[in-house]
Formats: sequence, structure tokens, C-alpha cells
Amino acid sequence: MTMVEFPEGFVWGAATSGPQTEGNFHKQHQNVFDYWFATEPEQFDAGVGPDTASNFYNDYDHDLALMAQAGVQGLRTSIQWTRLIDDFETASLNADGVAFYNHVIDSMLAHHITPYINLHHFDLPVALYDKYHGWESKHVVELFVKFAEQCFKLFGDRVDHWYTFNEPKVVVDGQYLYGWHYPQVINGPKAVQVAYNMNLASAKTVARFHELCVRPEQQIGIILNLTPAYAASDDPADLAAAEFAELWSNNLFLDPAVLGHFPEKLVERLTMDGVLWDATPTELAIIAANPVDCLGVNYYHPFRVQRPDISPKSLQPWMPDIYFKEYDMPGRMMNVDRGWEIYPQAMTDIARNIQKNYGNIPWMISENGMGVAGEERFLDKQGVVQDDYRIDFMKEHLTALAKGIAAGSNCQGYFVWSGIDCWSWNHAYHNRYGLIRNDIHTQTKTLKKSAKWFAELGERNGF
Ligand code: BGP
Repeated sequence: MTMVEFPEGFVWGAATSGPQTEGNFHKQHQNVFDYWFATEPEQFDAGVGPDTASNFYNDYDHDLALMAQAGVQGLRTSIQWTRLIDDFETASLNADGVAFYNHVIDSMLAHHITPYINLHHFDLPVALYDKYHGWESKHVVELFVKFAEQCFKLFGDRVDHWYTFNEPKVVVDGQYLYGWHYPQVINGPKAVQVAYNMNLASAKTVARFHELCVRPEQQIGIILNLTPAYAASDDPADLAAAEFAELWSNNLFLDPAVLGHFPEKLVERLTMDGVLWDATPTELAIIAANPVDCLGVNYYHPFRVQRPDISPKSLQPWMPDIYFKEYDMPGRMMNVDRGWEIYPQAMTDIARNIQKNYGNIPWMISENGMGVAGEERFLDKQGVVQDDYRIDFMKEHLTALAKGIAAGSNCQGYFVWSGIDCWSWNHAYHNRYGLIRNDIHTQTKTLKKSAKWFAELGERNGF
């Protein structure tokens, strides 16, 4: 009996990204992660970098065939700027890159997998960091739009669903605040400018998209990691911390992308602190005139916060942490391998927030999934990973999502992270997320138990 049902036409998909799957075969340029691995391999789990990843460059047709078997109806992946473009200033094309992405898109269509193409997944070309300091520069904004324009012209005949960025907030946090990602700059005011420049780049890309891709079914969105900020208690100091955390972590990208303007309270606060971004009236008018058509939401864990324990003056230069501190809720359910709290209820809260405050814009879950270490432990005699924990994780999150949809939220799909075990940023291959196992020593790929479950989920449109 089907107990949790989804609306007709709901898309059951998977998500991956270029830098985490392709491998660096025939790639002209390095992105920031390629460069970081080449210079500091010790920053990556077991010293494993993205050079082979899951060998998607060579194995894409086979991978897509397996994903089709796992019931994947749509695949969200990304085009690497460093693979498609030869000269970043002019956006001249790399012939091998063009051929590769053409083959991948054609192969997806041949396997009845709808392409959802994202243009940036943390993978800034390192040359643009060296020359212009990357997203700190408005010139890089212009270069990104030129790259996007090439993608629309080359692949817009077959691709209807596009995204400007994946999790731009992670670029702000990882590259400019907390040192998780190269270039490990720790500087709040620069982070603020980077956030603004990425919002501007997204709006300019949306504008260009609407000039070039005019079929009514063509849409462009942005993918945000919308983690609701929950206060540790009802104490006014904790509530104030959660209010700022929500503005800084979610509304900073969500409001300009969907509503066309930055949240007033955040602008006031940054102005008071003397760290507001440099923006011109013309740029703000571009942001106002070019909201996205749809949203992708990545959700893994909640963001719990409490009052900060540092005085504003003690942090120089400015850091957003003067307003909040992360909080580990006692008794929380954990994914111990990844160190993330498991809290499915947030799916309902996200759905409600989009419905209530963002005009019920069409959206989908563009990533959700469970990363587990040492999955060989769960191989059965037939060599199938018995990943019941992953099935349970999806069931719990889908149940909470279905509640939001039943209440009227316009969620149109669920894309699991990930289709096939892939390379992850700092953690390399430590945690596996795939519906399909990848033995990285032999590059042998096999369906896990969750893949079969996922295929049934799509057939029944529920479970
Ligand atoms: C998201 C990224 C993905 C993926 C995922 C899992 O933030 O968009 O690229 O990596 O997180 O996280 P991790 O790989 O760090 O375990």
C-alpha cells in the first residue's frame, strides 16, 4: 500500500557535479580544487584528489545507463568552466569540452534522463583567482556571464532546466570565512563583497538566459543550501542570534534571487557595522529586474544557533560570528560519519517558508542524502550494499516533504545526492552517498539496495 504520495509529474532525480565525477582527463585548466590538491594533497582525505573522481569523463554512458536502472528520471550535474572554455576573457571554446558535454547531454536524453544543468559548483578557475581574486572581482562576474552565455547557446537546444550556482553561500563560508576551501581567506568584509558579487552574477546570468532561451518550458534557477536557523531556546538573546543567522545564511541569497532585493534588516546591520558591499544603483536594478524562475534547495542538516560568546570588538576584521554561535542540541539524532545532525522536520519548514514568504515559487529538493563511511561492511554475498539506513533517511525526509506539499508548497521534485558514489571536496571518498556503489580501485559500479528502492519509489510516485 502506498502511504506517502507525491503529485503527478513529480520528478525523481539524482544530483552530481562535474568536478566531483568527471576526473581531469583532457581538461585544459585547473579549478581551485585541482590546484589545491596539486599543491597540498594532505588537505584531502587519504590524499585522494579529483583527478580520476568517478571517471565520468570516460564512463558517462555506462553511468547514465545504471542511473536509468535506478529510476533516475532527471540528473542535475554541472558544466565545468575549466573544461568548456579555453580563454576566460573571451570565453573561446575548448573543442574537447564542447564535444564531451554534447555527448553527455545526448546520452542523458537517450537514457530518458532529463538534464538539469548547473553552471558553478565551487569550481572557480584558479587562474581567475590568481589574476583577479575570483569572486571578489566584478570583472569575474562579467567573465562568468560570458561562459554561461556559451552554455546557453551550445546546449539550450536540448536543455530546459538551468541553474546559475550551486550553494554560493558555501563559497562565501568555505573560501572566505572558515578556511574549508582554497584559497582559505579569512576575512568577513571580503566575504560580504563575494556574496554580493555572486548575487549580481546570478541576476546577470538570468537576464542573458531569458534573452537566449525562450521556449516556454525553459527555466533558470539558483541552488541554495537553505538550512533553517533554529534558536537554542526562547531566550531573547538566542532568538536574536537565530534571526541574524537566518538573514545571513538563507535570506542573503534567497531574497535577491526570488524577490529581487536584499533583506532590509541585513543591509541595515551591515551598514551599521561598516561592512556593506559596494553596489551601484544600476547593478541593484539588474538584480531587481531578474528574479529566478525556480529554486533548487539542498538540505542535509539544520542550523542550530545560540547567542554569541565573543564581543564584536574582539573580532577584527568583522566576522558574522559576532551575532551567533552554532549549537549542538543535546540528544540530537546524528549521522556520525559525516558529523551532521539528522532532522527531517526541516523539510516541512523549508516548504512552508517558500510557500509563505517567496510567492510559492516552483522549487525542488536538488540535494538530500546520507554519506556513510566504510560501506563495504554492508555488502551481502551477491555484492550488493544493503544500505537500509539510506532508504530510512530518504523515507523520513520524504515524509516531511510530503507534509509541506500537502499543505500547498510548490515542490516539483526530489534529487538525491548522489546518483553514484563520487569524490567529495575535503573528504574525498571517505563518505559514500550514491545509489550506485563505485569501487574506486577497479572503477566497478553496482546498484545498491537503495537504487532498487528508488526505482520503485518513482514507479509508484511514493512509498
Ligand atoms: C553539498 C555539495 C555537494 C556534496 C554534498 C555532500 O554541499 O553541493 O557537492 O558534496 O554537500 O557533502 P560532503 O561531500 O561534504 O559530505
